[in-house]
This record gives sequence, C-alpha cells and structure tokens, in this order.
Amino acid sequence: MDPLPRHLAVLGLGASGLAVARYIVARREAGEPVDVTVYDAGDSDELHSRAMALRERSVRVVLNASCLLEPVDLCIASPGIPPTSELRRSAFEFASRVISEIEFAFERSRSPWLAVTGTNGKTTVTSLVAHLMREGGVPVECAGNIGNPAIAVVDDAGSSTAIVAEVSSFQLALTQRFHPRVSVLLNITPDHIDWHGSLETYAADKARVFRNQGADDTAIIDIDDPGSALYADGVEARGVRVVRVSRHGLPSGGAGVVDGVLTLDGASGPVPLLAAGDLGIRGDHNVSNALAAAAAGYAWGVTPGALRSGLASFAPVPHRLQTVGVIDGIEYVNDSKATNPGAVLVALSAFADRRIVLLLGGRNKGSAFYEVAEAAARACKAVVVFGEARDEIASAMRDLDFDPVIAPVLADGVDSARSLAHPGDVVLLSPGCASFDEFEGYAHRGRVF
Ligand code: UMA
Repeated sequence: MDPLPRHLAVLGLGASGLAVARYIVARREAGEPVDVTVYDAGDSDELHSRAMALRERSVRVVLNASCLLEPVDLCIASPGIPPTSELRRSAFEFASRVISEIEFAFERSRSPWLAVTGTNGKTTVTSLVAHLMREGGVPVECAGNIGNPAIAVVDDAGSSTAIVAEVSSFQLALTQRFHPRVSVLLNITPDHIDWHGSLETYAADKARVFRNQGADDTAIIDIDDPGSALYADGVEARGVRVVRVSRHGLPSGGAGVVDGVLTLDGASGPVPLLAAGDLGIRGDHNVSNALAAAAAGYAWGVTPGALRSGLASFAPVPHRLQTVGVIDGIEYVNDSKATNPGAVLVALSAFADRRIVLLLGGRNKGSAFYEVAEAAARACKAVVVFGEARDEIASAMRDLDFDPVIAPVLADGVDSARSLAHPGDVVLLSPGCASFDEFEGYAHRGRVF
C-alpha cells in the first residue's frame, strides 16, 4: 500500500473524522512521516473533549473553524458537511485532493468490498447481506453509514475479510476510485435535497457506486423502483453484470418472487429460497430488501442453503419498523430511521391492514410533504405532528381537510398519540424528517420513543 501523503487535513470531528484522525495517528506512530489537522465548525463540550484527547497525541485540532489554515496534500471530509459549507469550500482551495471518508477507507483497504446504497432500506440490506455472508462462512466486517466508520475496520479486515458497507449519497459524492466488487442500488426517491442541491445531483451521486465497476463486477439493481431502474441498462452496457430484482415476477438472471417464494434465476434454472411470508421482516418493501440481499450474497458465492437459513433467521434491525412494546393492547412501532417521506410511505403500506396513529415531524431536509400527507390522510385514523417541521406538515394535511394534532416535541406527541389510540391500534413513529432539531440522531430519537 502507498504511504500516506505528508500533509493531511480532516473535516469534521464526528464519528467519521475521529476515526480518520485515529487511523492517521496510528500510521504516524508506526513511523510514517505525516502531520494532520482536524477542522470542525462546531464548538460543543463533546468536541472539546475529543479535541483534547487528539491533541495529547500531537494532532492539531481547530474548532469553530471556517476555513483551512494552510495547504495540504489530501483532505478527508466527513459526510455530513455539505457542499455549501465554507469549511468544505476552502478545502477545495487549499487541498490538492479532497475525498470522503469512504473513499479514504477504500484506498487504505486490502479487502474486497460490497456496497449497498439507496434512499431507503440500506441499513436493513447491509445487515442482512452481512448476516447471509456469515451464514455462508464468509468473514465479514459491516461498516459505513450504518454507524461504524469504514476506516475503523480496514486494518483488522486485512485481505481475507469482505467489507460490507452501507454507503450514503454524502459519502459517494466525494469518491474517485471507490470500486466495490458487488454494488446494490435499492431505490432513489427524494431525500437530502438540502445537501445535494437537487434531486438530479442526489441521484447522480448515488450512481457513483457503479462508476468504477467493470466486467468482473456485479450490480444488483431493484427495477421496481423507477429511480433505480433507470440505471440498469446503462450499467449493463458498460459490461458490468447486472442482476435485476423485482417483486413482480422473476427477471432473467435476477431475483424475484415466484408463487410467493423468493427465487433466484440461477445458471441452471430457478433456485427457490424462502416463502415471502416466512421472512422475519415485515412489509412488501422488505421482500424487495430480502431479494436484493439474497442476490448480493449469491453473487458473492453464498450457497442457496446458507441463503435460505440466513433469510429465515434474520430479525428486523433497530429503528426500522421495530415493535418496541404493546401497552394496553396498543402496538408501538419505532421507525425512527424513516427520515424522508418515501420511508413513511413504505411504513404506512406495511401496516395497511391496521388502524394507525402516525407520529410525523422533526427537521425537514428539504422535502415536500404533499405525498406523505395524502397517504397519511388515507391510511391513518389520526396524525400527530411534532418538532420543527410540525407547522409545514400540518398545513399540507389541512389542505386535504385532515386536521392533525400538533405537539411541540416528540414526548408531547407520544402522549397525544397514546390518548388517541385504542386497543388493536398501532402508534407508528415514522417521522419522515431528520431528528437533529431535538435529538443527536435517529437512533437517539428511537431510543427516547
Ligand atoms: N460539521 C462541520 N461543518 C458542517 C457540518 C458538520 O464542521 O457544515 C461537523 C459537526 O460539528 C460534527 C461533525 O461535522 O462535529 C459531524 O460529522 P458528520 O455529520 O459527517 O457525522 P459523523 O458523526 O461523522 O457520522 C457520519 C454519518 N453522518 C452523516 O452522514 C450526517 C453517519 O450517518 C454515519 O453513521 C457515520 O458517519 C459513520 O460512517 C448517519 C446519517 O444520518 C446515520 N446518515 C445519513 C442518512 O442515513 O440519511 C446520510
């Protein structure tokens, strides 16, 4: 592996930036002549304590930063820092090269990579693929947007362990050489428009997952979703093996559903896996997720037997349509990971046969709420809106003559939802917004719920 460039900068001191800084310090302590400065626009107590720990290891840390202080050879940016940030803009002036943490991790890794992207379902599919691969005896490190920065696992993974990474559009935006052996694109619906500037840029950044793939690689693409289906022919025309996934039939050479059974179209004919009804994860969207994961595992060489037992034993991941309690006959479902409108639509369809009290709200990421308001007005007996976006969502609902209950924060919203629900009902936290107006992240919101 090439030595690190001499002068490095890291943007952001969250989970990604901290992991990158620690990696660089470890290289320096192993004898590589590098220096590194970490910049963060924030100034919180948590950042100060992280900064202090890094300074003790001779890392320069600049908090409250608005621009790089000197030229560097390489700048590694944390995914949450948007293109509009002054700090990030200055990186393009001062650094010979600016890349994302996932690109850095890829370049520093000796492992084969499997990357999962899409607007919704990434975490479930990443966890399920890793589970299927482990079931098939493949050593795996699960990393990336799922909450475990990839740079933290690359050294331990070595060359014999596969890195199964959840990759976000933010991470893909600053990739150059990122080249997974197997890529998975689940769907593309509006999200993070505030960060990317437009839906077109968001989609193009997601599609960078295919950019360096070639004839030895596989792309798994869900063709039921129009946003992802768009890419299948173009990627195939470049010589990449494309495995199409659909819940409506069995695409040639792909993964689909035949008589209610998840099935792969293998080299010597259909390979039945598991009845969709026997999956431990709920809803039609999870049939799509399971198909994509099975196709990815199969592309990696996992046997049908291991796929079958892995699919049957997989349980829902936390914060995704997760039943967290039944109290007085009311089922409470935590779908805090639903941070965009598309994810709420999916959640509502998973409970189509139930009476739903929906909790919607948080911080808007530049989304429009008409479609969610329409679906909620159709599917729910009551809707409680909370947080920063409450008035905006309430107004979209009132346009449909549906009066939501308005609560300032989630705790008040849960109290209201509880008083509106009756035995047999579902109280569904599927907020359709980011959590940062009130919480540290979606997992924090889910735990509080
Ligand atoms: N910061 C700045 N300037 C800014 C914005 C932020 O300096 O303009 C600083 C903040 O002060 C903070 C740091 O950047 O100290 C935070 O960096 P970050 O937002 O990149 O967050 P990390 O803690 O590094 O977490 C990131 C991902 N976060 C985002 O993409 C927003 C995590 O995904 C991921 O799990 C983690 O890396 C490990 O790979 C979270 C997420 O919300 C779960 N992802 C989005 C999603 O799933 O929709 C994409």
